[in-house]
Amino acid sequence: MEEIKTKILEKIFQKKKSLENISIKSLFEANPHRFEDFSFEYNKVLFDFSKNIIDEESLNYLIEFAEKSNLVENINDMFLGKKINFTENRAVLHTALRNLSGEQIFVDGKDISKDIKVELNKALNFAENLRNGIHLGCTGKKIKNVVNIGIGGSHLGPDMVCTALNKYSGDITVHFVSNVDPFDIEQVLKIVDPENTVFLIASKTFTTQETMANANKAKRWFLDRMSEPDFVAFHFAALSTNVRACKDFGVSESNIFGFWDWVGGRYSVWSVIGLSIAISIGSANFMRFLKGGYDMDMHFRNQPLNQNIPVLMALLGFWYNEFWNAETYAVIPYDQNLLKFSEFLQQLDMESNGKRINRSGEVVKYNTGPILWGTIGTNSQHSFFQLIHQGTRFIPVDFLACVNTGSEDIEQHKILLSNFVAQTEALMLGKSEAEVQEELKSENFSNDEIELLKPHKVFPGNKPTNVIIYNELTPETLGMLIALYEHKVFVQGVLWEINSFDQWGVELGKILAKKILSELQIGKIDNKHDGSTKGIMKFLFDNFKS
Ligand code: G6Q
Repeated sequence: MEEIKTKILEKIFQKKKSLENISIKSLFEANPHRFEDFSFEYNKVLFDFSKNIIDEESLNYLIEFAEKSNLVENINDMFLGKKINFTENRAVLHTALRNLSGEQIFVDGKDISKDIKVELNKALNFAENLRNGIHLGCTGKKIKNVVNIGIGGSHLGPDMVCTALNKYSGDITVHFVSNVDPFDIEQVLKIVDPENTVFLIASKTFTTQETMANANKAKRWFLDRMSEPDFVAFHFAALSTNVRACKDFGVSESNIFGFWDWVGGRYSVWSVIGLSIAISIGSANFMRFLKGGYDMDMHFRNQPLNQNIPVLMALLGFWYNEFWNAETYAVIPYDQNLLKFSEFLQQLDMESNGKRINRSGEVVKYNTGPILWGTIGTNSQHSFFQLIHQGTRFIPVDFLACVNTGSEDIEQHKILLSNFVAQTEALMLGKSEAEVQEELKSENFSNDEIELLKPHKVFPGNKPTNVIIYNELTPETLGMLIALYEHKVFVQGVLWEINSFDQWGVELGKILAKKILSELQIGKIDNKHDGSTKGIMKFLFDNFKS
């Protein structure tokens, strides 16, 4: 790392030391405008960073570090299509998929904006034709079910978005199959009718073992019931960069929707991989979703670093990860519609920044991507919040909440929101020994009982939280939220000097199982395996039902 950056890190480290014994509560007491100083409203969304262990000086140092990491240049390189995914020699242009400005974007000297438009329009037409009953099943029935078969980046985004925007869905039910566990697809095949079902095979490579196993199973199931192979053309579509393999599978050319190697799997929800979303919520709403992502791109590209929401979130995460030993962070939406949001972010963040080698090919000497976890509130309060409040780990939390859900039961929704507000406050304030003492006394506990209970009832507090509140979970809002986290992850990758856009660990997984599978198929264990692996395989053989 360059000397100048090391010097800034040293300044940040000293600053961290001076903040160790200062509570967030006292920072509020010292500055009556702290909320105004550390919060932003953007497109009617409130981003409140004020409940963090941070002051102006520490934030300025962090921004200085981002500047010296050439963050602005890195942002421009990404948007302009420079091959920043250098280990795969690829540009990173998911932002081009939602670029509604009409701006030309070049990859290898070719303007890609026209191709994007062509594939997008083809996919949206297909979606509308299904929704309007123009594209019918092979026996003339209106399509009622769509099954998206894909895994990882070809599954998590579409599944999360369809769940989140369910209130916009039409009368086609979208099902998702991802796991190679046959139980997953069998559950879906049990409830759909081949005459009114369309399968979307979503796979960038069209070679992924799990997806191809499920796609072939779906095809067999379909042909067993519909007999004529030509009928596959009515009921199967493919979303892929590998057109040849889609054709070999039997998908007709008109049902193949393409994208490009510069769209990473976990960033592909904006591409034709999002076709299931367009079928569910309609093409106009899909465009609104793209617009939300585009708006956040504009903010990210144009705002100065100290007013740039993804940059600030990234810097706070960097601060806790590097200087406060936070190994994990939790994302807790107080919004049932965001049930799958944390799971989606888990891949986005951990696959992107779960790296140990820097851009110069050296092993890094610091922590990179944190462990991201979480689920919706209030459910999380009744499971793992105990550990956040009183455990030994330091866990920053992002809280998300929706003001107007569309539910008519506003009073019950207020119960949800009051829990959300109360948790962020309690995590910051905690409960002191004196308060516990007072409380127990007022409940008539004896002195001995008070002494016994007191330490267990103290909450240290001072747990940092970010708060994001949106008025309504519209397609635009969701698009904006996803793009926000994408850019946060990008910024952190720049600060850590890693490539956030490859995933060799995933590639390894794709290869490893193949050898074991061939041994399981022929019933012969390679003696070169270690004792445990051989023992496990023998146990499987001995217990397989023939
Ligand atoms: C995402 C990863 C990975 C990928 C899946 C599916 O960034 O590369 O999750 O999306 O392995 O790959 P295919 O789309 O090629 O089937």
